[in-house]
Parts: sequence; structure tokens; C-alpha cells
Amino acid sequence: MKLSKVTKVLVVVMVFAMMLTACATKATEAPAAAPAATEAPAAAAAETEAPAAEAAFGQADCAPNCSYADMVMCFPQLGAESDWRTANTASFKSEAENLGFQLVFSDAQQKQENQISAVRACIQQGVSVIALPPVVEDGWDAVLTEANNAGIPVIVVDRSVSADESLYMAHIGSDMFLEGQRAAEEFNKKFPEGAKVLELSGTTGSGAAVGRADGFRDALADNIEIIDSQTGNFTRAEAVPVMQAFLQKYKAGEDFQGIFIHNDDMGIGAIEALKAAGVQPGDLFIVSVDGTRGGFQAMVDGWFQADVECNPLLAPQVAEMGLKIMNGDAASVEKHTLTNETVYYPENAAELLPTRQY
Ligand code: GYE
Repeated sequence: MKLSKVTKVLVVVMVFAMMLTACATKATEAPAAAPAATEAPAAAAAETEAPAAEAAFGQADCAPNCSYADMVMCFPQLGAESDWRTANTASFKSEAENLGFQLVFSDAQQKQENQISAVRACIQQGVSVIALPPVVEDGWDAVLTEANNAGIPVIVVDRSVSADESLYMAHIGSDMFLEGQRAAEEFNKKFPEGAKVLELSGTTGSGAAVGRADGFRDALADNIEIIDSQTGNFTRAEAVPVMQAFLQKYKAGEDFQGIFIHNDDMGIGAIEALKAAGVQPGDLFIVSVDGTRGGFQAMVDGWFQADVECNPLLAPQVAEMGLKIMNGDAASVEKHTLTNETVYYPENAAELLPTRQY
């Protein structure tokens, strides 16, 4: 009787112990089933495996089988200031339609505070990825940190940010510095004996304007002098009075021989002012940036002598990258992807104009 009592107790204890083990196993297995949650901290702990920690960042629940139908892409567009921008917006809208992802679009009207609010709304909404075309370079640290804390990857699109690279997943856009250098080369070729030029620059503090201005100065020959530089904020409307003021201050052809203009829309505004002042096509050597239809037309009409290409059709690359990140493949994403671009000339502008997509 006594023995059997001990046996009974033992059996109860054993069964209880088995149940405890089972519970314990379940408890440890559960997190392992969620790869994103368990892998990231593990990799972060080992200092040398830092890239592996990034690999899981931005990974969606559908990984590794996410498709575009699972993607919600936030695109807080900076504005509608130019034909380049219109083409850039169209690129994202049509790509969303073609591939079947959801695009959360907004227009910040060239105001950083509007872009920041739009990003915050997207974080709240819990989008899969944010494609950010920053109006200016500085002032993004706080909101990028917020996106990071929410586990939402940010792909900086078009213009650059000055924030630390660790605060965003990648940047896809043009090499604005190279564009400025390319423009300078045109002036160097045209004026081996030297010249005086004006600069009509883009939005102050924007990656596009800073890069183009710096690249231009970097490559410009010593005997070519920039006598004045003013911003036209990348718009036609704002370029007109700036050009008018230039023409009151300096005599075209005498005080200056050329103009470097940071985008085609401002170039078109400048042409309006030049025409009104009686300047003829070809009187001045004008180099612009973008390569829009308007820029091509200005070459056909003899106003621009070169147009440095800047490609706005960025959505396909951005969407592909977004899907990769969602599928847990952030490690294979390039930090900086530059767009392949060239320089166009009046010689074949008429022939190429009908083929231009923007
Ligand atoms: O050149 C200009 C636009 O950021 C590259 O912005 C872009 C620039 C483009 O307004 O037309």
C-alpha cells in the first residue's frame, strides 16, 4: 500500500515534469518561428555580423513570397514645380498601376514641413516602404529615425539627404555633381579663351542645386568666371523675374557670354525674359539640365547649346528594391544607385524630340 502510494506520487510528479518540459519547449519555439523578430537581435549582438541585422529590416510578414499586391508604397512627392517632376510623379503612378502595388501619394508643394507630415502619416498607417524625394538636404534626421523605429524602410529618391547613411536603406537618383561638371565641360570647350557667365540655380539647399553648383565650380576652367548666381527655385514663373533682373544689371554678350541654368523649366522662363529684352537665340551660350521635351525644343529653336540629361523615370528601380526589402533581402540592396545619363546637343535634338518620354 505504502509503495503503491509512492509510485502514484512518482507518476504524478513525472507527468507534471513532462508537462512542464512541453510548455517550456513551446515557449522557446514560439519566437524562433518568427524569423524577423529573433534573427535581428541575435545578429546585432555579434558585432561582426552587423550586415545580417540589416537583412531582416523592413521584412514583411509575407516574406519570402511577397508580391507587388502586398506592397503599400508611400511617395510624399516634393511638389509639381517642373516638367521633370511631372514625369517623376507619372512614373510612380503608372508603375503602381502596372505592377499592382498601392501608392500613397501626396504633393508637398515644395515645403519640407509638408513632406515631414506626409511621412509621419505614412508611418502611422504602417506602409511597407517609404520612397522619399527630399526637397532639401538637411533636416531629415528626426523623421528618418521615427521611420527606423517603426521598422519601415526609407528609400531616398532623386535628391539626396545630408542625414547619416544609417538612417535610410538606400538612395536611388542622379549624380547631380556630375551633371554640374558636364555642364562646365561645355563652357570649357566653347570658351578656351575664357568668358563670364551667369548661373540660374535651383531650390536653395536642395541636393540637385547644391550638387550642380558644386560640380560646375569643380570642373569650370580658371579663366571662366561666374559673375552672378541667383535661384529660380526650379520653376518657370520664378525664373522670369530673376532673368529680368540679371538683364538690368548686366548687358548680354558684353558683360556675360553664357548662362548655366539648373533645369529646363527655368531655362524656358529665362528665354521668355531674354526674348522680351531683344536677345536672339545663339547670342548667348546656354546650357541647361534635365533633357525634357521643353529643353529639346529650346535646342531646336537655337536657345540651348547643350542639355545635360537627368532621368526622372525612377519608379521601376524603386519598386523592385522595395519588394526585395519586403522579402527580407535588404542585405543585397545597393546603398547608392546612380542613374545612367548623358548630354544632348542641338545637332540631333529635332530627330530625338519625338522619342522623348518626358
Ligand atoms: O532637375 C528639376 C526638378 O531634383 C533632379 O528637380 C530633380 C530636379 C530637376 O524640379 O527639374
